[in-house]
Amino acid sequence: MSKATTAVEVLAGDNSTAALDVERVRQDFPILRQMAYGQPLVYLDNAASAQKPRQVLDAMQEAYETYYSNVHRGVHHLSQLSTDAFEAARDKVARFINARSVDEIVFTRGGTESINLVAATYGRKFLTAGDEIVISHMEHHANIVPWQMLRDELGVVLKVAPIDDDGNLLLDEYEKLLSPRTRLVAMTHISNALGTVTPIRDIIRLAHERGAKVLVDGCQAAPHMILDVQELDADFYVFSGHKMYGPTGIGVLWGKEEILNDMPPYQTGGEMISVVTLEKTTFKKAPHRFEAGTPAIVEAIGLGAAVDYLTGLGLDNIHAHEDGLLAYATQRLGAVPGLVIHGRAKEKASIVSFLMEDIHAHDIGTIVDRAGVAVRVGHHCAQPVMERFGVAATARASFAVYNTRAEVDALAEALDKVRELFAR
Ligand code: 7TS
Repeated sequence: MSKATTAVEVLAGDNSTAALDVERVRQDFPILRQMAYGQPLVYLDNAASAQKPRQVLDAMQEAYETYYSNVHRGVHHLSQLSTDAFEAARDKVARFINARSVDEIVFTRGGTESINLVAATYGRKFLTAGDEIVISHMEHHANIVPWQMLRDELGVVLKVAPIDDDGNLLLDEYEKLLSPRTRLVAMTHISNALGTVTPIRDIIRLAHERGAKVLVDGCQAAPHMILDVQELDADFYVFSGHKMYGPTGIGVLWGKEEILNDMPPYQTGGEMISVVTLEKTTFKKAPHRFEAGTPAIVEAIGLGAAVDYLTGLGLDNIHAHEDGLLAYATQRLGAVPGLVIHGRAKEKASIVSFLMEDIHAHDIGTIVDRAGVAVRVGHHCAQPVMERFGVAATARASFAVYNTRAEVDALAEALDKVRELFAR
C-alpha cells in the first residue's frame, strides 16, 4: 500500500519501477495518443473505467473476424472454437483470482449485476425478516441499493459500519454490529470514492466467526492487487471487466461452489437448464445455471485477454507503480493552496478525491478538462460517503498502470489555473 513507498523515494524516482517500463506500457494503449482540446490527453478517470490495450482490442477483433459464433449450442466448427475460447476465458479468470474450480466463475454484465444476482437469489432464498446485513458507510450504490430492496421486500435489517474522518473503516464498531442474526456482510475491498483499502481479512474472519456469509465488492481491487479468493476465504467476490482493462458488458461473480449450487437461478431461459418439459424444469449447476441466454461471448474473450495482459505485467509491479503515483499525487496535489484531500486512510490505493476551497467540483472538472486532463467529478455513486464528509461532490483523480508523474504534474498545473480563475 501507499505506506510502502516513502515520499523521498517517490520524488527521487522516475516513472518506472525496475520491472515496469511505463513508456512501453503506454504504447499498448492507442487511445493515450489522442489529444483533448489540443493538449495531450491525461486520462485520470480509471476508477470509472480503464482504457483498453491493443492486446484486448486485437483478441476481440480476431474473435469476430475468425471464429465468432454462438457458444455451447453448435456442433459446427466455429461454435466449437468459440465455445473453447469463451471457456478458456473463464479458466483464465479462475486462475487470476486463484479460484478452487473454474465452475466458481459466473460471467455477468458487471459488478453491479453480480451483486444484484446474489441479492436476488441467495438473499431471497436464505434471508428472512429480522436477519441482518452489514455494509459500510463507503459503499458504491451498487452495494447499497440491492440490500435496501431486500430490506423493503423481506424485512431484513440493514446495518452500516462507520468510518472515521480519514475514511478508515472502524473495525471495532463493525465488530459491535455483528450479532447472531447477522447473515451477510457486503463490503467493499477498495472504496471508489476515497481509495480506502478495507481490512478485508479481519472483516471476513469476524463475520465468519458469527456464521455470516461475506460478499466482497472487488470492483476497484481487481485491477490493482493480487487476488487469491481461497486465501481471502470470502463467500462471494465480484468485479467488472471494464475497470481492469477489459471490455464493458462483462463482469464476474465468484462464489464458493457449494453455495452457488444451493442458490436458485437468477434469470431463466436458454442454456441454464438441464431438462425442460412443459410441466417442469431442472437446472444446470453453477456457473451455467446463472448464465441464461446468449452470453457476452467476445467480451468474455476480451476479459481473458485483459487478464493475460495484467498477469504479463505482474500485479505486484502494477501495484508498486500505482502506489508510487498515489504517494506522489498526494504530496503534489496536497501542495496546491486551498486543496483538501477527502480520504486519507492508512491503507489507500490509486485514488485521490479532493476539493478546493468553495469551488464546485464540476467547475474544477470542467476547467482541468480544457487542459486535457480527465478526472471524474460528482458523488461517484457513493452519496452516503459524500454526506459523511459533508460535501455534495468531489473531484477524483484515479490512476492506472499507464499514468505517469508528469500527468500528475499536468493535473496540479491545471488546478493552479482553477485557483487563479476563481481568485479574480
Ligand atoms: N463497486 C465499486 C466499488 C465501484 O467502484 C463500481 C463502479 C461498482 C461497484 C459498479 O461497477 P459497474 O462496473 O457494475 O458499474 N464505480 C464507478 C466509479 O467510481 N465511477 O464510475 C463507476
